Amino acid sequence: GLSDDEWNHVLGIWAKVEPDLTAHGQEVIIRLFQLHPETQERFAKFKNLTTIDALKSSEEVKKHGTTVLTALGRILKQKNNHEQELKPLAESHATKHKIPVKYLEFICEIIVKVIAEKHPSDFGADSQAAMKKALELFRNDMASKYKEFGF
Ligand code: 89R
Repeated sequence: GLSDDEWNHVLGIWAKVEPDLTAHGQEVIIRLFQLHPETQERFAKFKNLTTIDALKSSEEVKKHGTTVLTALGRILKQKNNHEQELKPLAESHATKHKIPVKYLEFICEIIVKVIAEKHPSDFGADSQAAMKKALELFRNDMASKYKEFGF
């Protein structure tokens, strides 16, 4: 798990992300699709967005980015006690959307990069290390729930 100090870093930087969750979420989703085009194919609703301009001007992408980061924020705020929040998410992503753990790794890496770019003076080495650790914990717990759901 994370120490109190590490959770303070995680929730401290998240408090800087939250006022502009939509811009962060949009950037994360667009970058995920650009770096890993196979991830975009998982979304029926984004199949028509074939150019970077179309992605950037899509209200649906903004909305989805906000949904994803809102869910992640809720999980982070539970610190380690995220079972209740994590279970339905793991269930839908394992059994309905069938999203491999590898893709979760992709998005977690991108989330750290986007925060680092948008908050260079608030996201120092200690905060980055703490956020990476929290996201690793999230991924590991998603992966073990996936197994429970037979995925
Ligand atoms: C795909 C990661 C993640 C990844 C999808 C992916 C969308 C929160 C991928 C629709 C797909 C496809 C859908 C359905 C979806 O369904 O539980 O409207 N995700 C829905 O047809 C993540 C992460 C989080 C997260 C949510 C929430 C919903 C949702 C909430 C809606 C409710 C539901 C990890 C950061 C594959 C591209 C917190 C990725 F590759 F990044 F791992 N989702 N999603 N997602 Fe997804």
